Amino acid sequence: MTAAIAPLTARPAWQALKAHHQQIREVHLQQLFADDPQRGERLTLEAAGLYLDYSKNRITDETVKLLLQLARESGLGERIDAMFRGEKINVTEKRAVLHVALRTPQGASIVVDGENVVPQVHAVLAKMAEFAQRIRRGDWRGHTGKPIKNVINIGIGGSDLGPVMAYEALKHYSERALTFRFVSNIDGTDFAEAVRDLDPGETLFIISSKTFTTLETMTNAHTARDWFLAGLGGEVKAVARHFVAVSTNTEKVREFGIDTANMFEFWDWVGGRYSLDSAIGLSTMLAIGPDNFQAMLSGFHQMDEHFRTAPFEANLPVLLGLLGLWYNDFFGAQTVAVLPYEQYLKRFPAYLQQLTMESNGKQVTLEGTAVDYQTGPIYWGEPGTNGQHSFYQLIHQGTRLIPCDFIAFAQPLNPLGRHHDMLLANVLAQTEALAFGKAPEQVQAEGTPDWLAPHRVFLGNRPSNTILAARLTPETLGKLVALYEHSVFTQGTIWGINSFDQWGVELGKALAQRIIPELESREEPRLAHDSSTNALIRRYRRLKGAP
Ligand code: G6Q
Repeated sequence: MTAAIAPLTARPAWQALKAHHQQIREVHLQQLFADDPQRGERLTLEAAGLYLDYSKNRITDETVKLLLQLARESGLGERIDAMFRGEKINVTEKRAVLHVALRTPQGASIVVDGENVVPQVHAVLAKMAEFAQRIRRGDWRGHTGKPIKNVINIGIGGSDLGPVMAYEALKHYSERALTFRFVSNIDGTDFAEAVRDLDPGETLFIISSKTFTTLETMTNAHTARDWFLAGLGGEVKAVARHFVAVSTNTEKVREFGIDTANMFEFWDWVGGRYSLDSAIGLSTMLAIGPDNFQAMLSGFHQMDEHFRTAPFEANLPVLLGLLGLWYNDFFGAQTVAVLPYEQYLKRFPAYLQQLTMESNGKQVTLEGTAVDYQTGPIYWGEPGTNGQHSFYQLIHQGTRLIPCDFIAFAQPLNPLGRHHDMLLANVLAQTEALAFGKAPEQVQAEGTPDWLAPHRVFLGNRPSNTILAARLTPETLGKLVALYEHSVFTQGTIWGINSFDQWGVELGKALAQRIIPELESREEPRLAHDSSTNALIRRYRRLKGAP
């Protein structure tokens, strides 16, 4: 399929963008806005209820035209179709990439290895919903007859970040009688702090692991089991009422001692970082209920359909992906700041970090040749307005170009006096200040002494997107996540990389397995690492008082 596609830097649109960048790189947003009084209304796009204002980007109509041409020359359309058809586009793991099937309505058909997966998806959703209702209504009793009050999700990476983010994002819609905690780190503190005030008889553990072999998760799961059994007098049969699993690995779930009737399944065609809307979202469903979970899936699906069918020039994820690529590959921007002006989205930047950086942090193409251009940028961010009193200084007056995505909602979930208007005034003011800055003449006209004036100048011309929606709801969250998923896909396609594997996490894991016995050994181990690692191991052993 990709046979006819030229290497990225040899594509005509890439060449044209390079030349175009030379012309436009010094042009100021002030100029662009002065030249076109309609720019702020024209360079906007609305899809599935999300409004994107991309006018404060360092682009002209020509830039957009060339970026869209680049998407076409990169075979984006074919690649989107291939994903939705269930082709094994994750070539290094020989897997289909079908998170979109997780939110496909009943009755549709997506075939993987000769089987329609849509009915399987809905069977698991129905099982999750039934379980969620029993817990939420207090019908599911713990071993000692008490209803479940606490739910602890144990998982890491894709089996943690999505659930945590979604729980925090949708807390407003959650059942407040239930307490939710998330344990991921191998650091014992994570588990200890999560359970310190809980009664095991009222606690449900969800062991979320696609493989059910992940070191951190299995270690925490066994620790949870020990803690639970210690609290309930060692009654092993009590485990069945307090431990459920979300996994693709039935064998390992059984081996751990979880009744496979209480296992919620998903499939190898769901990547970890794309799994929050699979059974990995069980904790989310327990928190917000099946109807709200369904609304979230519907939001995802609306954005999927938009991505699949809208022409590129009116396609929100395509445009967002292309704008990111413009700064990454032509302006040399190294990072993107994601700045939600919504307290409930406080974990959204962390979630996006995995989605974007694990997906597109790749150094070779699908064919295995080294890339000669930059791939995935660094994503980071914090909710506004807190960031304004911290790192925004560097975005406004530092020496680096940092494109920003601002995310805001018109209606507050917790209306309190003037708070929301003040919050929104801030997000708008930030995008304005970044784009237009404050000229030396203006600073001087305010009577600033000459010696101080340079410090108070804002050069401006700092680009941003503003994403505005009516209200943060489960449905809106689904749309927002799908928007970024498909924007990552758009970029990965143009870069010609595999956005769906993560071999880069393997080496450190393997080396840790080798070092664990060296740290634990009662004898002084014979070390064969480099001199730095050897010395650190010896010092650690001394400091911890090893024998
Ligand atoms: C995500 C990655 C990774 C994965 C974790 C947990 O895309 O694959 O973050 O989710 O390593 O894996 P398990 O779910 O198998 O425990």
